Amino acid sequence: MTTSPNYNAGAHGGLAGLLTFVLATLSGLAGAVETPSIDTPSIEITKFAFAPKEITVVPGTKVTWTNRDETPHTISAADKTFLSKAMDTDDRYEYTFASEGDFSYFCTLHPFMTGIVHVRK
Ligand SMILES: [Cu+2]
Repeated sequence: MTTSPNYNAGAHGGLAGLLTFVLATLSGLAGAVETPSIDTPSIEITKFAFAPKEITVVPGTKVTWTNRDETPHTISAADKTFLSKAMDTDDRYEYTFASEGDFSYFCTLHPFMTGIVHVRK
C-alpha cells in the first residue's frame, strides 16, 4: 500500500515541528551558558615556562599552577598581590582572581619565566 500525500505532509510537518522545538531548546541552553572559560583552568610549569603563558578567565575563577619540572619554581604576581612558596615537582598553587584586570606574574627564582592572566567579564 502507498501512503497518502496527506499522511506524508503531516509526518514531515510533525518532524519539522519537533526539530524546531529541539533546536529552540538547544539554543536556549547555549544562551544560558555564556561563561567563556572553564571553571578551574590549570597552567603547567614545564621546561622553565608557564603553559599556557597567557590565559583569559572571568572574575571569580580559580587558576591552578602545577610544577612539572624537577626544579623548584614560584608564582609571584608582578604587583605582589599573590606569591607562592617554592614549589617542588608536582606541587600545586591556586589563586582565585576576584576582579577584572591583567595580572602579570613571574617565577622569583627564574625571573625570565613570565605569564599573564587576563580577567574579563
Ligand atoms: Cu622558576
